[in-house]
Amino acid sequence: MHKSGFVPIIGRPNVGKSTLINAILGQKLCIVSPKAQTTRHRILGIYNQEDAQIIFVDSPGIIKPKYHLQKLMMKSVRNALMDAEVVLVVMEPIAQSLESEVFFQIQKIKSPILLVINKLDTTTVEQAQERIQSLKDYIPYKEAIAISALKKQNLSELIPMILKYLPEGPAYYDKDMLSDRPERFFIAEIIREKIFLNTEQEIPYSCDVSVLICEERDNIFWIEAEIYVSRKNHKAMIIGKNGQMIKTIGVQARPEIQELLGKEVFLNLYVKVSEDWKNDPLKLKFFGYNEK
Ligand SMILES: Nc1nc2c(ncn2[C@@H]2O[C@H](COP(=O)(O)OP(=O)(O)OP(=O)(O)O)[C@@H](O)[C@H]2O)c(=O)[nH]1
Ligand SMILES: [Mg+2]
Repeated sequence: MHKSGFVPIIGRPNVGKSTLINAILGQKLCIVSPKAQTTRHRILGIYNQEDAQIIFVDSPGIIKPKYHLQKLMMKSVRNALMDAEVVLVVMEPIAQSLESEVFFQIQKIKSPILLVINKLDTTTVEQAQERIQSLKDYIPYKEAIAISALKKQNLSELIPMILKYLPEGPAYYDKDMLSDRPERFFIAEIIREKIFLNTEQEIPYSCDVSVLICEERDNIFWIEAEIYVSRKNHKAMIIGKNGQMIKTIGVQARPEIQELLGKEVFLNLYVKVSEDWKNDPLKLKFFGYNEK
């Protein structure tokens, strides 16, 4: 018997959803940062074994949206939940503010919910157990598990737990596929991650990245990407004093892009100002955020 299905991973920003997908896949697929709202798109992470295919769906952290980009981000969470066979709701070991948004969003879920308490490495097993009990009133979960995505604790128990609730079905994707997204998408994401890791306050949220050119020339991948910022003064900050910031972003992104493509990479970054792109439906479409 072969089992398969879509398993969205949802929760507040920063709980470790993307870290969990990477840990399960044993490969860095989704970008991760200590800042909230790192993930902006729905990304499939395909886990394959001989008798099963679990299609994990990484999604943006659940928030109350303020601008159009965030509205589309929340739409992508709802879309992810629509075709779910099993849903993983990831929570921190200690109660956080604004968790009610998560409780609200999961009300409509009809598929089985598994509660995952992440960051077990920061707490005791007893506290995690207490947390599992206290969430009973808010999350109608079938089963719960405490894990550490970062330290890869208890991950081997998570897969069999999911498989218990996954229906019989064929593989939806080739078994050697890891994701549904093209290389260009991941190149832009790697660059965006470096922006998140190196800039502060509103700067990461002012930026998005678009890959203009990605082609092989004389055995080298030639990549040109544009970093869009929503304010003129942010451009200067992304470039940095004597170009130091943009250089750091490039230096950190290049080896990861090389690993992704398996080839030497020449990376050229440009910075462009696009006023208020986060509220402009056309520009959001350009960056790959769908209205659907
Ligand atoms: N200590 C500890 N930190 C973790 C663990 N899992 C993730 N983190 C850290 O938590 C931060 C957020 O991780 P992400 O994977 O980006 O979280 P996310 O839920 O995808 O966040 P958004 O995309 O913003 O919704 C990063 O600094 C991770 O290193 C864990 O098990 N233990
Ligand atoms: Mg994420």
